[in-house]
Amino acid sequence: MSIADTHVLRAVLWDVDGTMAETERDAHRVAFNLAFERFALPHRWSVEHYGELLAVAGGRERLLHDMAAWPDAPPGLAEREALARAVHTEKSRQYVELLRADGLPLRPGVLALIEECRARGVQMAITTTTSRDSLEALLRHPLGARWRDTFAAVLCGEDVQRKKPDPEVYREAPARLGVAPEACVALEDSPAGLAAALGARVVVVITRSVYFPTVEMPGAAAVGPGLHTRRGWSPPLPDAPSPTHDAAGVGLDDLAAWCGLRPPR
Ligand code: XBP
Ligand code: MG
Repeated sequence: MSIADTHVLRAVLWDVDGTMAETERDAHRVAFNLAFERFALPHRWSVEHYGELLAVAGGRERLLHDMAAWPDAPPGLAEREALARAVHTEKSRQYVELLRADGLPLRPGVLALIEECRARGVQMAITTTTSRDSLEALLRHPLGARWRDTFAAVLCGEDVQRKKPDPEVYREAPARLGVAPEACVALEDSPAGLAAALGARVVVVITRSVYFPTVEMPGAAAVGPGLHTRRGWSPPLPDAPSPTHDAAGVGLDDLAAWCGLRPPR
């Protein structure tokens, strides 16, 4: 890897839930509640309680964590883990069904940036905690059945030993792409995702999501409302639209500038 390579933006690493699409409140949470119903469990996760539970990455791990407060949870850890695994499998099935019926749109600005990466030869990877089946169900609608061709690497919850905030997924993605971590930018929405990327020496741009609208994101190169607008970012973007990108949105040149990298040619 030449030194010059590490000074040019070479790859965009995409978080999924909350970043590519607003999946948590109206899809993952709803799927968990449908699974609780299917298992005749008297629990339902409110929008607020689920937001608190998002401090735990990984749906199965989140469920196991909440079970510790359930008076009716199985007493033994092995039984509890077995129940969490069974309910999470049902949850994932429900989530796939929910998305198969209606699909969920990508957040505004996401597709335009994906297209710009494609047009300018910037590699992309997925770096998500969600499961492979859930990812497939989400992306096949907006990106088509061959959505995987868009990404040079796809890393899901099954592909790591330790989920975010552990940096494992953000160490693995640049390695899979053959790109220095310093030449990548991670697009994230959560404190766990921020910590994971920073832990792997990957620069992070935060697009605020429904569940993390105001939380501090120390160490992020930039924080803003979403890729669809050039307004409301810190550091601010020049009003003049990037010449190579949809006038209203955040483009590769903006990401490169925030990361202190040269834009791709
Ligand atoms: C967010 C997560 C995932 C989802 C639920 O993933 O922590 O666990 O909340 O999906 P991301 P699963 O890293 O994309 O923000 O139930 O499949 O884990
Ligand atoms: Mg996320």
